[in-house]
Amino acid sequence: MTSICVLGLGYIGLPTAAMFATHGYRVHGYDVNADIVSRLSKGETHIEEPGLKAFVRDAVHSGKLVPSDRVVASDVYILCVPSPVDHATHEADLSYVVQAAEGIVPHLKKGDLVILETTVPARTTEDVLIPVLAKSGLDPRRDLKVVHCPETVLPGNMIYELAHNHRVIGGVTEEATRAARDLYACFVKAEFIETDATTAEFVKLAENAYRDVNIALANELALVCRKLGIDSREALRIARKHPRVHLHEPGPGVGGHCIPVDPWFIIQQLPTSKVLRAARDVNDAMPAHVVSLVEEAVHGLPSPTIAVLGLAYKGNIDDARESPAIAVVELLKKRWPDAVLRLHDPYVRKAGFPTVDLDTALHQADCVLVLTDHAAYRGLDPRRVKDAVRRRVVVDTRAMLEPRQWINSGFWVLRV
Ligand code: SAJ
Repeated sequence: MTSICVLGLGYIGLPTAAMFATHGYRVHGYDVNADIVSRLSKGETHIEEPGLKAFVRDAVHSGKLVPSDRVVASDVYILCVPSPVDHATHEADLSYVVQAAEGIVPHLKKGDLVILETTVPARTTEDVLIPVLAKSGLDPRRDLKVVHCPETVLPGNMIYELAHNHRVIGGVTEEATRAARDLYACFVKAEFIETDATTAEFVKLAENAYRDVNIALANELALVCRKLGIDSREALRIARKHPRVHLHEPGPGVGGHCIPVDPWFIIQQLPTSKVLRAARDVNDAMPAHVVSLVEEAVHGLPSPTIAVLGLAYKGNIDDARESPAIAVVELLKKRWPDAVLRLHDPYVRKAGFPTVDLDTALHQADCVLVLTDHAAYRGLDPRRVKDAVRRRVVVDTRAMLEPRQWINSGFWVLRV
């Protein structure tokens, strides 16, 4: 039976490993973090993602997914390690990719398939991965099958999208492309698009850059709407009726480990970039705009009590990486060193700040600030909130709350 070793059991590696394990493969899941390996071995997951817990538990209990604290010799290696951007240079940090590749070198044998799923700058497979694999003494083009196969799943809907999104397969050789396609065909129900590794790398970056630029446009238009005294959400909703207009939604900024990171991988290859840099600047400036809305909302109070609802970078997940909510909290602390910030998030446990339950957060607040579109906040009842807070003011950066209801309950509602 073909065996697979998945390197990196994070947001992408873990569901991918479980998917192969539930489709007939014997999968070794390797992670450098011993705590993750030990929890997974007991069938527990370290990631909040709808449906993932039971999915992983079943795969581990069936014996097909075996978490491991070392790389296990296999026929297929799938690299799902992080590729963060260096905050100082804005260049990709490929050290995890290199380490993972070096980890498989001693195990490689003729005919093995090596798949890089990590999002990387274009040419990384050719210029970084291949030279590391060559240290095995094998010729990566002739003796191995090396492929870049970017993941495109949306956090919050990963298990569905893993099976139903089209899959781009970029092989270093045609034989490698075919082998990867045959492998993913066990669970991918959508179209396969075959191309070369560099094109596959670039396509993934282009997708996320498109989203960043589009959100930046929505954010900038929202700032103009505010000056004009009109509702940006309504204006953009009407504009979207046009058959060729696909505007995204404005908000408190762009977070996560992909959209604020990947455009930099293109910029590093085109330092003169104007559009991508401008989008990064516009989106990165949104947390400061949110603080200016809070400033208006608390109206001269020297040490306001603010109920901050949401720390995750988007709704219904536990991920606060690069979250605009965290940027807002840090700016609020700077602006009002004596403010009382009561932070609530139904999912996030590791954000570097203590959180409280929702009732405690709302108690005697001078301002309710909604930063994440968790479904739980949509159902907030203004009649309940108005009895808990000191001042009836809400800054809704996600346009989650039905403004009429809140205005009818005596709230002043401010939105991005
Ligand atoms: N956001 C807005 N307005 C919008 C949409 C999103 O402000 O209209 C914000 C979100 O609140 C969040 C950020 O942008 O803070 C990013 O969220 P997202 O849902 O756009 O994207 P991710 O980072 O969760 O997932 C993206 C997806 N890429 C695209 O949709 C092109 C996903 O398909 C990729 O697999 C993922 O990046 C990845 O791993 O690269």
